[in-house]
Amino acid sequence: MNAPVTEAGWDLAEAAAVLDAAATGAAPVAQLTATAPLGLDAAYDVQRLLIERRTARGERPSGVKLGFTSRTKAAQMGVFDVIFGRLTDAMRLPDGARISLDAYVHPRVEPEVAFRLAVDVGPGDTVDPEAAVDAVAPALEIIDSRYRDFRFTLEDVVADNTSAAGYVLGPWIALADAGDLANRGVRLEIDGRTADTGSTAAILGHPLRAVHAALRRARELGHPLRAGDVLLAGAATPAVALTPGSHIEATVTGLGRAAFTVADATADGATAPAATIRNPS
Ligand code: OOG
Ligand code: MG
Repeated sequence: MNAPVTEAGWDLAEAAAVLDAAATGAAPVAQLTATAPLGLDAAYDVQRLLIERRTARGERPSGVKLGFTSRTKAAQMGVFDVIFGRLTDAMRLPDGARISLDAYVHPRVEPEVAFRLAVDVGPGDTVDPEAAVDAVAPALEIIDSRYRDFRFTLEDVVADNTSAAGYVLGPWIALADAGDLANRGVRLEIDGRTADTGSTAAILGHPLRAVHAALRRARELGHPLRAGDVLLAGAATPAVALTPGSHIEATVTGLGRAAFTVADATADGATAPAATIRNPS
């Protein structure tokens, strides 16, 4: 496909290549918007081209995520618009995984609520958001901005696929059995100590609103969704930097937990699956 060039002179495919190299090489780059204005539509084009590079390497789309759906997260990063990103199977880490930080630039973790799509939703399809998901799970998201110092504008973070880097899902619970999700406690534990607490009410007022927002954005962007796709609703608490040797656990009241362990910096070979799954070449 021809590389689209914007009015500000952006070669969008080139911008995607720069961000992709930053992710695969775990080496940060300057914010795109430090050079020239990008624009939100162009930023979503870069995001799409970035994911096309991943799928060309064999990764498969596995769902979508929202960011800045809570005031706390928006305030932490200084970006106050809800953002949409794309997940691939290479970002998925098994519950209880032991991961290496080698594959990341400056990774952070945040507790999340995940929903599972029940039906295929093509870009032209209109579906009832409540009927479109059939299960919910506690989750952890690893975010890793490819920009230096983890700083960005709205357009930068959208182009960088909303800092998406990894996710862990706890057990799925049928939505019908999960009860009212409006105000559930969300807790992030690091090495058995509470690092952050929040409520699902902080996610757009109700976490199911994230399903509405994700479906709407996917439609606007012409992004097809499939039954089984994961939808991360966005964190209700600020993200916390990952450090070697730590054990990370997210708990959502009534839903259970999701967890992973970060390998020791010195423990050579005790790493992966993150490093190996994440960047298949
Ligand atoms: C952007 C991703 C935000 C969330 O849950 O709000 C996000 C970032 O903070 O780097 O995933
Ligand atoms: Mg998140």
